[in-house]
Amino acid sequence: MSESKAFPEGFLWGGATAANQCEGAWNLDGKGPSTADVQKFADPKSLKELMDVHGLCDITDEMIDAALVSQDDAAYPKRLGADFYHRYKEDIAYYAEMGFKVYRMSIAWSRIFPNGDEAEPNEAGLAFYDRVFDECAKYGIEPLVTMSHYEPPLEFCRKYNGWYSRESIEFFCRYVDVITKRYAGKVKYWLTFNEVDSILRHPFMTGGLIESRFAADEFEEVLFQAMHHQFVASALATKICHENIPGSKVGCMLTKLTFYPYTCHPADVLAAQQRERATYCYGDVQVFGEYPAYLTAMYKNKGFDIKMTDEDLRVMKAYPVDFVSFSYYSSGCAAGVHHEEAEVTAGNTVQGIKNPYLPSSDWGWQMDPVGLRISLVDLYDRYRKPLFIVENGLGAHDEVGPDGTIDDQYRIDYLAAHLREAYKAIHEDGVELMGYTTWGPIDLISNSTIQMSKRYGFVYVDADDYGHGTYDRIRKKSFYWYKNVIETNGASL
Ligand code: BGP
Repeated sequence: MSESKAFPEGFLWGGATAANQCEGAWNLDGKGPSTADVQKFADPKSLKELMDVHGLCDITDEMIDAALVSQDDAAYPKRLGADFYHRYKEDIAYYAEMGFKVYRMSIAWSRIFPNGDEAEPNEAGLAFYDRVFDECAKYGIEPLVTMSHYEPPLEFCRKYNGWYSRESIEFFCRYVDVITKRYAGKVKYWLTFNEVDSILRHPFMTGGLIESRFAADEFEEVLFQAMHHQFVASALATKICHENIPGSKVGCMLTKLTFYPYTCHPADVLAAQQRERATYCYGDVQVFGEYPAYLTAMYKNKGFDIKMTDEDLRVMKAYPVDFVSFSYYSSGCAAGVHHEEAEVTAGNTVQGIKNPYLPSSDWGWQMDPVGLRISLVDLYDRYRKPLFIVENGLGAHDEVGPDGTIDDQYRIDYLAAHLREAYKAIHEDGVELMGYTTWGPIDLISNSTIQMSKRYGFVYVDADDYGHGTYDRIRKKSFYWYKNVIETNGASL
């Protein structure tokens, strides 16, 4: 690309993290435990095993009790994270050195309201994020803050059944009111729920739902009821944020995979369309402010009786989001008829059928830069709202070489290929893209594997899956590459 082919002026380059995966300090300064703090490390072989082992799905009250009395923090890697809580100054300095314009991060709800339902917030938790935002401001880095990223307070889940309870809306809004008032002068860009659709895949982690407490044949309806509460809460959070911070911008956040029909068999095409809708429905609600017909039809056909008041529907319509953000790592195929040779592929805990034209990462996630362009175009055509890629990256095993350097050329190749497609979407397809934040600019705990060794960073963290190591940081080869990309506003790609 030549100089003239730079990204739009003011493009928000940066990186993205989540409190529960990088902060550590899970029980310091008044923080309460969250769902993340009871997720166990293991080395699962399959996705099913992964979800069971980590209690992403099948966690029970007994497992939570055992986790809470356990002193073995290394068995619960999210408790340690990448020690950002103590090293935020150093980490933000790395971001500044790379030239970040934006830093996407999340506030841990349980640092502010340790149990989720208190009347007053925890001042020490609020003060921590003040320090983080001040540090960003020092370098002119704009924070982009996710209000909820996989970490509802544990007590809120156990006492109220998490997002299944109607009270969840009130507790969440209290939290949002507190943080948006407190950080009004410091944070302009916000996201409500990370991968809002994830409650269906991770009922406990995202929704605070302990599956064993519900009748098996009712659980699906429970999930959609909890989802409805999140939709209402997201609309109200948008309203609160706009009121407390005039001029602020609030986005929704979707898990975006591009789905292709496995063949041109009409049943496969239909299956791919249905897989895509399984993402779009969440955007449709948060952008258009109402349930799409296909979701309402699904509720009816399944006999679900989702409790929603007229006021819920009014609120959802009145306070749509300002922009649409999403994560994109890979794509998959869908089939409506059986294909003998079709193999299943992994990816962001969403499975699809393996695409014979695509390579896969070490974790079996298919790598598909063109799929990013397709998703950008589809999302923009559908919503006509500015888009923001808030997660993209390659989880890989990085090795420190004998000379202490880390050559992660594979990460550079992955990111460069995706950025080139994003560029085409902007310039050839007319997509309005606000920015791009890579996932995990500093190594952190992987969400799907609860391991440190699935690394995404430009900066290496010297820690293993068991919390052993110095936690010292080392710049990888990709660090210098991304610095140059930002410096040239993408023209160097
Ligand atoms: C997204 C989550 C992130 C992050 C990322 C990478 O779904 O929003 O929290 O973890 O995926 O996934 P993983 O860590 O499983 O490799």
